[in-house]
Amino acid sequence: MTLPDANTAAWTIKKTSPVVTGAAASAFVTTTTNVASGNVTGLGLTAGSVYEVAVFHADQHPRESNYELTLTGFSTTRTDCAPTCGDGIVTAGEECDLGAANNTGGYNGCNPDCTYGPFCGDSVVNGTEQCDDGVNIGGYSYCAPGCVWDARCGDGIVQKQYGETCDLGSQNGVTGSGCTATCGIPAICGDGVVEAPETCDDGVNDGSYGGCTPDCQHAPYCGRTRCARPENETRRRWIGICDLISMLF
Ligand SMILES: [Ca+2]
Ligand SMILES: [Ca+2]
Ligand SMILES: [Ca+2]
Ligand SMILES: [Ca+2]
Repeated sequence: MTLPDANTAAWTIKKTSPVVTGAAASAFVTTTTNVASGNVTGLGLTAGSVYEVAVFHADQHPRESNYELTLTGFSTTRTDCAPTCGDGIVTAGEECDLGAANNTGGYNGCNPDCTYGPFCGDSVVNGTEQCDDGVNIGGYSYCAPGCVWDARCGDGIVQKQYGETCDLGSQNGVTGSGCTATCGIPAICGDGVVEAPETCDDGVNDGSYGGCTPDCQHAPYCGRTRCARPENETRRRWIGICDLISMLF
């Protein structure tokens, strides 16, 4: 630091302790008063440290106080702020950084290139996960937190609140298992109740005209409109009435 002629000013220099990078300067701890003009040395600055230095002067010129203060010796080398994978500090461009020795990947770990290793939420089933849809907030047939299945058809547990009437796990949908792939009791052809995929089930299912076939489909009937037979009508009489209705429509 070079100070102007002392005839025009009386100089006082104050200096802080070295400033830690990113922190505010501490209070001034060193005060040097009545510094002579010219090149100032002996401030006790350490190369590589950062200080805050304040220069005060008392104007001794009768009309004006123009002066020039010259600061020299600064480093002009640009600093490199690029991230360093392996330094244990997560910076821009890095997903993680556990240090070079620990960036070895693995479940819930950090890869050598500072990207995440497999984890619950990466939309890939890995590790001991049962599922991973990337969201994992649960719900019927969805993946729950911790990457485990929430209630679903196929877990071997009958959850009636979700409409299941059976659940035989891997046996769901297997012929003769007694449980469908959607966790429902299979339709019984011949029980007199029409259940999907049946289109007809009158409990007789003998394939007679206007009745139901043995595989619970409609037997042949006349007309474009199928009529539901009231209980008080005989089948033969009702078929005649139905045919008449069909022809009218
Ligand atoms: Ca880093
Ligand atoms: Ca996963
Ligand atoms: Ca279930
Ligand atoms: Ca049936």
